[in-house]
Amino acid sequence: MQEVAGNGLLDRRLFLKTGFGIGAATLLAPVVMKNLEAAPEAAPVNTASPPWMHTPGAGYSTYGMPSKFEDDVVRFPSANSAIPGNGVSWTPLHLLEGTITPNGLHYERHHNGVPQINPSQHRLLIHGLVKNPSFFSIENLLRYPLRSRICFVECGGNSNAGWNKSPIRSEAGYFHGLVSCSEWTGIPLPVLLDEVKPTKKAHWLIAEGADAFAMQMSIPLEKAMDDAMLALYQNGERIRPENGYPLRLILPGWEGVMNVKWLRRLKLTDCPVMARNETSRYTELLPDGKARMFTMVMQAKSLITSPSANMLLREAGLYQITGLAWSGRGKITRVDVTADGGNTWAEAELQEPVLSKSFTRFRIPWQWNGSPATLQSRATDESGYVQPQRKDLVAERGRHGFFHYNAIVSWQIDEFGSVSHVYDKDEIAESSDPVDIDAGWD
Ligand SMILES: Nc1nc2c(c(=O)[nH]1)N[C@H]1C(S)=C(S)[C@@H](COP(=O)(O)O)O[C@H]1N2
Ligand SMILES: [Mo]
Repeated sequence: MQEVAGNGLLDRRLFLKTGFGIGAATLLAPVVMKNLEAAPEAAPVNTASPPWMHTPGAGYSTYGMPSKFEDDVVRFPSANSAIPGNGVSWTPLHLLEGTITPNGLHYERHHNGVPQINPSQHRLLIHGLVKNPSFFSIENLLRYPLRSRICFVECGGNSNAGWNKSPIRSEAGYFHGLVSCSEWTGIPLPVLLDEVKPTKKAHWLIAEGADAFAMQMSIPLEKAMDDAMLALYQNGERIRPENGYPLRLILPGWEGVMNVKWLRRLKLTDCPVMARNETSRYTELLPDGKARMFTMVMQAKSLITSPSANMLLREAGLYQITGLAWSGRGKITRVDVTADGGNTWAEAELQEPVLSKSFTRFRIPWQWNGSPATLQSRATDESGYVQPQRKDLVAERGRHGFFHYNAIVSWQIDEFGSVSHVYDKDEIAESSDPVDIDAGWD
């Protein structure tokens, strides 16, 4: 097996071949350290039938749940905030596979809790600079021809612990998991805008949620007419209350905060409303003294989910490095992986389907020789944008960053096989003006 880059990275096509002895016998998998005690001993070969073959199994259920042996695959909720219902819960990206996030594990971000909305009492009002202001009931909306699309939703504050002066110790998902990917089904927003007929002066939509926060965000009309959607379904079932039941705005590739949940109102205006989340938050001072605002698009990002922080490689040998890449500008065109901290890189395999503004799964085989290694992944998207090194991101954005952290992530494997999150030495030097992110989820 020929190395294609330093420190044991192998050709991505290795896993696509058959008959080369790449099977369970040769391939190793890291274990989550927390589960080490529960990790199975090499089970003795048992020719007798297992106990669950001796009596009939459980009966039917109205709504299926995961196996009880998977009860560690859960979201990680933030500590209680002084503001009721303000906080987040992270998706366990490091414990999931494929590209679709199960509904019960979609990350959550609420400013004031989850409203329990009775759909028969919910209305969407579209008004303002329009010729035909209209109310729509959920029943009405469900009669429109529906469309589905897969896309990620990512909080602009995702991964913000990356701005900290020292690396956070959390598992990959509990650091980067304010992003999830679902198939959303609903009505393309241009269909309804066509009915209400915006006037020539209309350039923005103010979207308002029916939660106790009465969240408001300004959406450029251009985006609304491009690929915005009023979603009613999430992965085939009605949207979960946490994610906006019964109606949410989906703006593919744009920061989570603009994807207003529990949507009750769209007001067409000539200018943005300058709400809290586009002024006091989501406005960031740059090193040159200017501030950036309306940073809507989520830039390309990637992350190795296995092996990742707080996992253990129990022995040297052949491993499958895998992770996720996504970009708010379109498709991921390439993911490169390094096993020697960035000295040499090899191109990973992108698993089909590679969809625009969606999670893309990448994989590459790696022969770990048992000595220390640093793994990183670097995404490139179809606009040509390349995911930045942490030191370059810090240099560009300064030390007042809170949002849009998308730097390359480093996982270091020590000689015992334990994996931890690290910064490069020159990154630490760049961070000498320490800023630590405290609780604040925007
Ligand atoms: N009405 C309303 N919409 C909202 C929010 C909210 O608190 N209220 N939070 C926003 C933020 S900051 C994010 S990141 C996403 C989170 O969506 P999710 O909880 O479905 O993951 O919803 C956005 N839409
Ligand atoms: Mo967010």
